[in-house]
Amino acid sequence: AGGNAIGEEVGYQIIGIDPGAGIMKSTDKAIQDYGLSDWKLVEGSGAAMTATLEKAIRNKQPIIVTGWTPHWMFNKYDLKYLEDPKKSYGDAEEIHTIARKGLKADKPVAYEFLDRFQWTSDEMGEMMSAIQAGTTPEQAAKDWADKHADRVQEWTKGLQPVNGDTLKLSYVAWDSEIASTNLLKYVLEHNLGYKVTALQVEAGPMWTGVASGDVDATPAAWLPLTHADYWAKYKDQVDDLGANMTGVKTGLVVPAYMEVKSIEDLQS
Ligand code: PBE
Repeated sequence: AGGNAIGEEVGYQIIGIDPGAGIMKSTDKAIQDYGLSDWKLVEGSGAAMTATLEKAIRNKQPIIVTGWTPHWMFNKYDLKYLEDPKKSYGDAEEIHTIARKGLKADKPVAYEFLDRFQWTSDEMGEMMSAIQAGTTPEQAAKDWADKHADRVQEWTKGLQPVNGDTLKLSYVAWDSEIASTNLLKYVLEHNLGYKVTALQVEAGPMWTGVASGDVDATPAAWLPLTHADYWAKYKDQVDDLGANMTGVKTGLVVPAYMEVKSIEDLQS
């Protein structure tokens, strides 16, 4: 192989996140689809990825990361997605809320709220940026709910609060899901009277927890592509409440100062 100029610059490394994340599978697929056998996808975490990105940008160095929208990194840095003509990262992606079977009958108030819950990428972005700037997720949820009382009202209208029933949510420590889960916890506790545990887990256990019924719900199912494997395995064991956000995206992301435009440009 003749080598690849961008590959040489970044040591043929793509900075990934936790191995259970769907974006890691999509990136393995992209490596195959585009014939990038010289390249290595580096495992880590969402936090390690953004730290590595921050450092590269501070030093004006080239870097390629696995990225997604909504994410605060697009507000903080000038970034771009690499074009993906082969659609390894899919198309119209959505975030769904999934619940355990039986939740509707057992906890109808929580179920109805979770079913109604839907927000926009800009709305989530506001909360994510506050957390990134140092506000705790709990406080950011309260601030967001106070400021957007009309939205909370739409989601909770006519629902009769319960008296301290428990509810268990699971999520992965992806910045987008830290935001959504903390907002749900806040509204379920503050407006609807539940006592909520938000369990931070890996992506696999997040799905199996809901499928087995150990967990009541999660707002972190990226479909149809990102979590396609999990969906194929567990779709008959969960209750899909539909999208809580549409128009989301995943892909390979670079600083805007890099000249590379497309994943195709990474080929040797
Ligand atoms: N993400 C954010 C996740 C879903 C949410 C895109 C990093 C993933 O499974 O890849």
